Amino acid sequence: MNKITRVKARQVFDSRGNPTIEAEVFCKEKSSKAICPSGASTGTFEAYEKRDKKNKKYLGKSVFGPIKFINSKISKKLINKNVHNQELVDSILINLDGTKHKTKIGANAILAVSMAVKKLSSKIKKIPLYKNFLLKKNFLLPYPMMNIINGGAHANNKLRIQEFMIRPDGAKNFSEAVRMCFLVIQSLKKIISNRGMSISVGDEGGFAPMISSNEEALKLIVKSIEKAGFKNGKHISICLDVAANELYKNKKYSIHSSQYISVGKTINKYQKLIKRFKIKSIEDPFSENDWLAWSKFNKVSKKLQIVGDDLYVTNLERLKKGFLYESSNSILIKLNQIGTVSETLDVIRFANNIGYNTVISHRSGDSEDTFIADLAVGTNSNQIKTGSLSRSERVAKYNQLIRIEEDLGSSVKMNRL
Ligand code: 2PG
Ligand code: MG
Repeated sequence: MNKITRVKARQVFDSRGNPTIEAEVFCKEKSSKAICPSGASTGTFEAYEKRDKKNKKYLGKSVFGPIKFINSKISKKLINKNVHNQELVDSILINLDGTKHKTKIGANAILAVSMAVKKLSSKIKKIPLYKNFLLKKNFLLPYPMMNIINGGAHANNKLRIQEFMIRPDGAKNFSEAVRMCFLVIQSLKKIISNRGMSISVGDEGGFAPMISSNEEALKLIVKSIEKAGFKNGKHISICLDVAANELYKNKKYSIHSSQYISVGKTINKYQKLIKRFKIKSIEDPFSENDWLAWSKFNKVSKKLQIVGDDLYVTNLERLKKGFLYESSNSILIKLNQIGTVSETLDVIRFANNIGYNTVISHRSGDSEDTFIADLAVGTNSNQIKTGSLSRSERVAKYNQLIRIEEDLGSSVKMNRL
């Protein structure tokens, strides 16, 4: 019953309409499926996403090559392996690839299989997925960081910062957290539409109005928080993902306007924004190789959550380097940046040990797969960012967390902040 009997993959589509891989793992008649997500503002050091570059029928984006590999070589290697031995399965996948960034098979193929194995293991154990990770008891719910205005590589407006998010710090339970975000989002929608701007949304479900100034976006959000009856910085906090890789050239940054300025000046401007808009968290404030800028910023920022995404790419070696440099106090976790469930759990364990916050994250190209909702609860991660309350691939994760909260019963609490 515990032995894998077959692995099968197929091409499906993600939320941007691009081809992606769904893997299905079987133990006799029982099976589980998982879909790999895909990023737009990717870090250079992420594991490799393999596509059929030469297949013009899908503009070079199809994934039939990696799928063939899963259906032949991977399936053969995993037959008879214990579905509950995730580390063994993942090490077989890693060794089968044999490259540093999983360029041979592709991290998209490897991850889809790795996640499907984890899901099937919990199905066979007859336990919910969230109970099949690191934590065995005392589960807590993560605070959602909802991306309510989209800019950068996720929208076609001129906003320089990629993600403007809200976090309902005052929420006592997860359903209440979602209700608070719902109220702010509805209020923002009204404000944007009353100003004659479009209420259409970007890749992650946040609004993507045709504005270009960070301040203007932040003012809209503060207003929407107040109109919804909350206090900014108390009940609801503003969080940003700058995705500064995209705004970096020759040691200078164009985060605050189209002009490129030094690290020192960029920090000054950040400090003004933080104070004025009571910002509580900033992800990727500097580029992935600018370790010293990160350390400098971390040193002068009191109480600010500084999250490394493209900096760490869910990679243990990079996280260790960041720890030495004191680059940040938090890490974003994306399974497909590293490529297996086991390696992701290693990174989370290390982050927990050094006292970093772990923020579980979706990708801008995502799917109906809700694996990350369970991952957040099962690894004691205190936050999750998975878009706005719009677009089903985003809402699916929040809905899954509502189910998990119900499953855990009324006494379950929110994680710490
Ligand atoms: C990010 C992510 C998710 P992408 O930068 O944090 O929001 O975007 O998946 O495009 O890398
Ligand atoms: Mg990011």
